[in-house]
Amino acid sequence: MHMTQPLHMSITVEISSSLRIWIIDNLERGTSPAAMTEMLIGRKFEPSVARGLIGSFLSARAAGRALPEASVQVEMEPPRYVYEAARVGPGHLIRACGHEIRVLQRLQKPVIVMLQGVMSAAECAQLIDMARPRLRSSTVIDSATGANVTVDHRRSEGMFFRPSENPFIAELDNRLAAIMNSPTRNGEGLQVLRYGCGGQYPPHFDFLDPASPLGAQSIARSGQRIGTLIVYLNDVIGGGETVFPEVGLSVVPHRGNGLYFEYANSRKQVDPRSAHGGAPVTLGEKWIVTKWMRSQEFVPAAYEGAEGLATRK
Ligand code: PD2
Ligand code: ZN
Repeated sequence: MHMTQPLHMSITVEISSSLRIWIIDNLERGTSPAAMTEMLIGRKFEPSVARGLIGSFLSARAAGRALPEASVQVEMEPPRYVYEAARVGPGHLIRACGHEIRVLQRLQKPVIVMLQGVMSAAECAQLIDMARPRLRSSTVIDSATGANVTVDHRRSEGMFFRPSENPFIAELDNRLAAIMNSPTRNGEGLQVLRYGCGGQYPPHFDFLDPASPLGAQSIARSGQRIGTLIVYLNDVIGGGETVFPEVGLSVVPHRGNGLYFEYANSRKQVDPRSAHGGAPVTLGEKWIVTKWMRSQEFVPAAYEGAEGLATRK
């Protein structure tokens, strides 16, 4: 999904004469705005209404304007994303289908886990060999028209495997789902991407946009995307890091290593801090395989599994 700022909504808050007197009285007695806000929250005011209400009196007073009378416009903050326990297991090792995968680093907000030894060098080479003849110029869905359009066709190419389409792919589907602590049937088909020199993936979200028709239809069939596991299939000579601009994190690709991150919780919220992108490859090429996990069994539509669901800004 393309990057959007969280929606801010402004509402009108009625001010009773007793509330007005209480605010003015406390301001004159030198009560701190933070304490007044807390008192209002204690009286069941929405936190952003309480902050906006007190703020409107403070800013009017500071500017020498008349204090608000009967009502005031207040900006409502969007509800904060609630972080839950990471779906990947705790500890230094993750055991998945007979493989021991080493945990290198973890971040909690957003949940990001760096993994070592998700795939062997031979498996990376085999996957590249299987994907190469099926690569097509990468496309994304234009949010304005709904059409598939080509992104920079010289610099990034991709293909999808059907879930469990052969024993090798089935083994990878099972292993990656086990690492993600989700049923294999909830996983989308593996996508292999190849970036040439200059190739990049602008920052975006992997979760689906419930406000777009295609996103809503896909969520209705298979649930929201809840997490991503990228495995780097080669050592990139220059650039090609996966970056998380909201947290200032940059992950260097190493063959066989995995990058897991999640962005949806049981409250159906999605995490705006999970924005991520692929930095330009400055030397050589970059190959990755991506597993996207759904909250329910993945039921593809005709276009899914063929083109993917990333949406261009
Ligand atoms: O190639 C990457 O590092 C990258 C960056 C952002 C991959 C994806 N997103 C993805 O596969 O979703
Ligand atoms: Zn992505």
